[in-house]
Amino acid sequence: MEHFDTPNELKQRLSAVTAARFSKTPEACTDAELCQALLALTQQLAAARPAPAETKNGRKLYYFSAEFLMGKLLSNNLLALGLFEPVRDLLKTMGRSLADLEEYEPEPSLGNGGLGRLAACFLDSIAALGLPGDGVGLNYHYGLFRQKFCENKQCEQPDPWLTPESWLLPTGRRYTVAFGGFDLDAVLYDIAIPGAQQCTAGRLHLFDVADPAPAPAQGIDFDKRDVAHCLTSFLYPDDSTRDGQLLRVYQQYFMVSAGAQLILDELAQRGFAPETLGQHVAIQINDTHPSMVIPELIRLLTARGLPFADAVAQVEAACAYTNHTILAEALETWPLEFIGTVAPQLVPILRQLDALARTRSGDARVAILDADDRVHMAHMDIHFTHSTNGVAALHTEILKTSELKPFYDLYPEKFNNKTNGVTFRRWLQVCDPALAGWITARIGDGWTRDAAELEKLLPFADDDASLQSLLEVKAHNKRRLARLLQSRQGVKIDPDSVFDIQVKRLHEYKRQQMNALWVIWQYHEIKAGRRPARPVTVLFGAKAAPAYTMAKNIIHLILCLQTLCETDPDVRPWLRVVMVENYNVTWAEALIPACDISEQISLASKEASGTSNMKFMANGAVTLGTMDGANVEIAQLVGPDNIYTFGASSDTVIDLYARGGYCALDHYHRPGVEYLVDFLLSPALLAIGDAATLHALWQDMKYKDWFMALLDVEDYIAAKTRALAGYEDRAAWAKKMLTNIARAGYFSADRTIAQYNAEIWHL
Ligand code: 26V
Repeated sequence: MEHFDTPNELKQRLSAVTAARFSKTPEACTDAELCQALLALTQQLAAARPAPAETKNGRKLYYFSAEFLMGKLLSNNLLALGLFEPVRDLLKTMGRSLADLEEYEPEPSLGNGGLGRLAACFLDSIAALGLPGDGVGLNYHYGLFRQKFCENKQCEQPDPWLTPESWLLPTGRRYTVAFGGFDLDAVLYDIAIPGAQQCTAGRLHLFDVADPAPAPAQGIDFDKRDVAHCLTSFLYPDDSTRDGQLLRVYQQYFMVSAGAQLILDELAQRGFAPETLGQHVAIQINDTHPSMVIPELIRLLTARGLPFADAVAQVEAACAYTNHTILAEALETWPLEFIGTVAPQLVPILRQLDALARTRSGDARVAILDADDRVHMAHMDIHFTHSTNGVAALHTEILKTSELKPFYDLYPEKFNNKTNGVTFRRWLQVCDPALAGWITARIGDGWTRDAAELEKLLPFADDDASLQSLLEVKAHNKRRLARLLQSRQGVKIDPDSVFDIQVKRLHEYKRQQMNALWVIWQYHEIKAGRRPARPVTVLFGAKAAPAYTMAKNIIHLILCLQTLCETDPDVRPWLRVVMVENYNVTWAEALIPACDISEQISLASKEASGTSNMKFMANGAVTLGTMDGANVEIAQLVGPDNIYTFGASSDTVIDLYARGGYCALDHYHRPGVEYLVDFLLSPALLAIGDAATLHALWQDMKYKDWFMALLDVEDYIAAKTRALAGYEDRAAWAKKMLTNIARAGYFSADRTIAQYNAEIWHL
């Protein structure tokens, strides 16, 4: 850990930076300048750290991911450097606060949601465990779009996160990537990832084009055919057109070709021959976006003289694949013709791999190339890696028994589960210092190194004073969120109301629309004179993919309900709906510590794991959820008294899909449901919203409802009613909070990464 003998020494280092940059003392700097100076100082210290020592067997890990949703780095890295408290205290003596300065740090949003944030948590844990391993990805100039609400609808604006203060370190390294018809240089930048409790740092390697396009004049549109300049412009370019899809393939090949060259370079530098790749390299393929690393490495190894079969064996020994979803529409397949355009050199290899796979199994369902010559990326991954893992126990079971069953029958030994985890450094220590202090005051700080120690809190479930002060911590965090909402969005919320929070990507399977139906139910109850025991504030945060109409329609509904409740004097004192604009990691860090009820209401079987459920739990929120993803494991850990579950089981849902047995209209025609759905077309709502949008949504809910919100909505209302009643017994609720925190240790990403290492990477 970085060590400054005295606070004075820290102050001197900071003064040197502010003097050099701004010719000022730290005291004379504005918050923005002080933020820049601290970023620069932290970056210097992180970058100066060496990589972890090579392990005895000489294996090194490369975590390939198209997304790394890092969030702001200042506080997190101060913590890893052992400087979080010294800097906070120093700033305090200057009458400044770290939280105020942090407002000026741009947030790198190089990810869409759970998958990208998981990759960021994993890098943090890999570094904290001192494992030799780096991330490999792309340096998008615009991260996920910035969301604005205009006339109760989502508008997208570009997110230019790159500034001179960004954490990117030029490395001077570059590789040439050969595309069909032209070559492009991949320039390597690094972000240093200091490991907590270590003196070492890992690296996030981000590749960029040498001559990136300037900012788009307007909106988030750009020329998708100008690959040489636009390849790294945007995270997930809109792929509703052929050009957009092709650009995705260009991005993927650029990332893996440069990454594969880097791996082979480092292998040689470490003194190992290419034919020992499988022994000395571990590659984790995060979903199918980096899957072309398999044929690319085979190509590079054969070019170095390895026979094809040996190259395949080495790659299979090095690579492992993580599956993050069972949604059919999210499982990537590319027309072989696309690969022929982007990377024609891979086409013969893909054909050979397909032929090889067909010798292992005659089952057409496990082929790599289908009858339409589409490449099934996940199929290639399973055949030609040594490990396929799901991300929660239920998810892995579903992969084995239904979604990927033919593969499981073929390769049972390859399948394994790695239940996701989150870094408690960012998601508890940094974002919830009040709770972190409350925990440490009771069980010491061992939990910051080993989250399993949180179990030591369990005996405090019978300590009234501790329970009382736990409630005060939550109240403090709720007031903090209320202040933030007031300053960022001009909305004033009541910290004494129940904070019921659903924050995650907007997707029909996550069923924000079912939560909206609850709002409609509660609205009617209040109108009928049946008020809740205490006011409820329902908070939403969600971005919809720009081309995903139904998701945008649901955002419209939520924003209309927000206006409806705000402007009705009967309702507003009892029910508020607040949708935060531009939900991102920074918002999450304020929302999660303030949450009372954590909404995890996906249709059972559809949410592979979820990770916000873990963050909420660790911050003392009680889950209201379906038995889906990691909710199942949360329920097992906390027991039925400390979670509110409801809804159809995954078995029931899988069976309904299998036999086409779900009919939305049947469920609509129930007295408790029909009026909720029809409210979408009520004069009250039509006076606020857009008739065509509300009508489209109404029609979809009534006649389609592909994710079965109407199947579960009554059970959901009943469960939420139980949860809100439970909240009123404050002592009993505090026990639930405490039990959730105490049992959350299992969901530390340090545990997950230790398992990846013990069972897959063997570093
Ligand atoms: C991707 C797409 C792309 C096309 C349109 C529809 C669609 C729907 C879902 C996805 C998800 C891609 C994979 C993903 O982000 N999975 C998430 O991974 C998290 C980390 O493992 C996990 O916690 C979430 O449950 C899972 O949804």
